Amino acid sequence: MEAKRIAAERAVDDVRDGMIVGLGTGSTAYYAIQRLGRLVQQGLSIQAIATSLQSEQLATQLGIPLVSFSEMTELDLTIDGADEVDSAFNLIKGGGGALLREKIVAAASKQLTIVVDEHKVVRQLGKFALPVEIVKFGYEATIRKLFQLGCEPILRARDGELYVTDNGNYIVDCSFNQIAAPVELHRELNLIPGVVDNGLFVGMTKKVIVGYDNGDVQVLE
Ligand code: ABF
Repeated sequence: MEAKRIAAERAVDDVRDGMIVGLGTGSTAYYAIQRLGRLVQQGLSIQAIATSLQSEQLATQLGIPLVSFSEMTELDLTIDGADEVDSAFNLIKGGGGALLREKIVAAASKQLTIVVDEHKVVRQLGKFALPVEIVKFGYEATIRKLFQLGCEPILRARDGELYVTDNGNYIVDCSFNQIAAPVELHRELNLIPGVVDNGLFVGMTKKVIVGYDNGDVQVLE
């Protein structure tokens, strides 16, 4: 937990007065939102867009002013976690189920800073099952198509119920084991009818902050 906190808090150093900030989701992004909340209470003037209902609720509790896409065109900086990061800064995201909003917010941001602990840094993506968000209609057919891409697809469930995203869709966790060509796989997945988006984030970040269990932090750019 300490490694996540150190990385997330460091990312907040880049936030300046007047910025529109994207708030990530998950236990690492949580620490960034907490620090932003403290800074807002001390007078920092920012506006924010959250990548999940959970982060939106946290921001509201902390008094961070929220805006919507109807009120702005571009975010200055988004700080978010990831499930895996490779050396080319390709990411797997979506373990927390918020990949679609995370990708929409990241794509509208001038800068995306990814905050992770050292255990998320990998040589090749794929050990972590890739989350794919699919619409409910025809989900059995969509899952068959995912299987044909060479993965083991598992429809996500929590507490005996199918997991439903903030957008009303299902998530399929696809175990590929190794993802040798993330760009191509990203394209293939999103061409399947029924797939809304997938958790591969390619070419979206230029800054990754890694927290270590021994308390060190490394900023990779
Ligand atoms: C979000 O939260 C994700 O895209 C990723 O799935 C997850 C990481 O979770 P945590 O920070 O709790 O390990 O950022």
